[in-house]
Amino acid sequence: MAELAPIEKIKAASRGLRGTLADSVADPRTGALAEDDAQLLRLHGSYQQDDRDLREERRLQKLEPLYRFMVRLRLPGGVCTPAQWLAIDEIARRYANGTLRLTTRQTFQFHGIGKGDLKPTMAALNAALMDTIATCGDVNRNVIASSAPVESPAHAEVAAWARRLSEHLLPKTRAYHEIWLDGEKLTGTPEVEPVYGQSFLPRKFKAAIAIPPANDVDIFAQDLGFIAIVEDGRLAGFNLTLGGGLGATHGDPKTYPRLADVAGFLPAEALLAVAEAVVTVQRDHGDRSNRKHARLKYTIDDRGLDWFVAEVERRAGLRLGPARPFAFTSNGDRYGWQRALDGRWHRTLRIPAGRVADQFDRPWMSGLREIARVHRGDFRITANQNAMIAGVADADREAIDELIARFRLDAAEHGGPLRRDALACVALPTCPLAMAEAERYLPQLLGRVETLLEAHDLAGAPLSLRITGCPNGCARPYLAEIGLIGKAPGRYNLHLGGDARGQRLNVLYRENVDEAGFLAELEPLVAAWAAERGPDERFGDFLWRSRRLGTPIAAG
Ligand code: SRM
Ligand code: SF4
Repeated sequence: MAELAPIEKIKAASRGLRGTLADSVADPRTGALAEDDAQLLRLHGSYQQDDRDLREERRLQKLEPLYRFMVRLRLPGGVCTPAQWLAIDEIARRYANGTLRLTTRQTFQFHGIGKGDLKPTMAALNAALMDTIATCGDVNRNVIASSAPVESPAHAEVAAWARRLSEHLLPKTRAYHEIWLDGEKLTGTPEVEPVYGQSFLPRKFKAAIAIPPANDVDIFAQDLGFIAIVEDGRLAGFNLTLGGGLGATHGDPKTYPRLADVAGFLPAEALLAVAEAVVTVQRDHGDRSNRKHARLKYTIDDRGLDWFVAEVERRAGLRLGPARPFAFTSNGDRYGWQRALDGRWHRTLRIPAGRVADQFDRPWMSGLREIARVHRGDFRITANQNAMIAGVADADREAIDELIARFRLDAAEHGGPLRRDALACVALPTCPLAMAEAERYLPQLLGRVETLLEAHDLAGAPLSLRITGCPNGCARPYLAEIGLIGKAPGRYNLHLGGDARGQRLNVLYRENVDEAGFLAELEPLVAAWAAERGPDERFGDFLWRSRRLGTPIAAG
């Protein structure tokens, strides 16, 4: 048998994710954690990082790297209350770098927290009824769900299922409470983990629920997905999707982005049993020796979808029915006020790259804080890194609009579809895996592509562009019409040909090009799109139809 990956031994020996984490956190001699504890920390929802902008300077000064921690919240379906928003805002200003980062999995990240501030951060979150359990590491991560509030009776049900699924797949260990919240210390054997076992999963695991026609969660990028089937206005059940995942490694063809398969239909009440069965099949059969081959998508490709589904059915004690028809129309967010079935209003604010900060002409952190002080509904973070103000009564809309205008919170909405839909991962300076800029480069990049579009009278044409600093795919760039994937400082792989519904992978078009290089590649294609496109034909669709890309890989 192949040797286990080193992290497997760390997890198994950790006594329910405790390791020596408490001692490591308390050790005043270094800003870092002991190596094994830094790995375990992830399953508690935090990553040890260092500021890469300062790395070289500190090395020359013979100082240890400036260790700081990223902390990621668990927020099923992306929903939080105004009181929680205020608590999050306060934590960001008191313990982190004064900004908030809305992620592609509908939650908040703090960056720049010092080791000594980790415990106060967790305690403050706990006081606001939030936690960070299992948002990172080899477990089921934050469960995401279509963010639109009650647009049909199924929406409220789906939000409830997202919460239930998240709770159901939480680890049972009390280590989190013990280490961060001064809970009672374990004296005997660690808690039994009925779903995970003592070694948890071979790799990260991601679940989502989508409600057609919105595919705002990019369901085909998830290990496990449920597509809500609404018939006669009620939730009839879900189509199950399996084996999506986007991470890849440059130059290693054994790693690849993969769209999930639609495996069949299940009644709503079977959701937890089926989810648990999927997780345990992956737990028992996922690759624990090679982490680059450990995601569910590889288990399915190695053993076959039929085998996998039969094993899930056996464990869940049911047979899936034939998948029911569904149709997605978009994987982006909708802007402007929308009215929900309950008569209340919601409005999505465009937050480029999900960064909420007070910048000189965009005091968004302050603006959202002021909104949270008066808002009586809730907030929803979308899987496209935006913030939605939801559940607004008719009478309250004017006050919210006034605050939006006063703090220029609508400033990014006016930029046209390219600006409104673009996604960028965090990348530098915090992400240790970044090979190139993403979030910080996004404004310049959008300006360049806009100039190109304007030159061909395409300024208002919808176009999805996503950029990441490496091939791990955190902003789901493999699904965009234009995907830029970091290769080296200032250099990217250019991928082309995703669709607007999250159902088609793009393909590598040019490797390792700089800005001038990818703009030069795009120029003739955009010119041809302008000249030859059909009515409302999107760029990605045009590239395939005009045979500029080859054979598409599509889902659904
Ligand atoms: Fe991600 C690792 C940021 C969504 C695929 N991701 C990381 C780390 C933690 C880097 C690390 O391992 O040290 C990044 C932290 C950067 C920082 O400084 O904050 C990071 N990922 C993010 C976020 C914040 C991107 C964003 O700009 O919003 C997203 C946080 C989601 C959340 O709230 O949980 C984020 N990551 C994703 C997604 C999209 C999704 O989940 O829908 C993907 C692609 C889907 C998938 O998982 O296949 C994704 N992240 C990865 C991978 C590649 C996994 C693989 O199978 O190979 C890594 C690296 C790894 O796991 O080894 C990674
Ligand atoms: Fe970091 Fe790569 Fe993810 Fe971007 S895609 S946040 S660079 S791991």
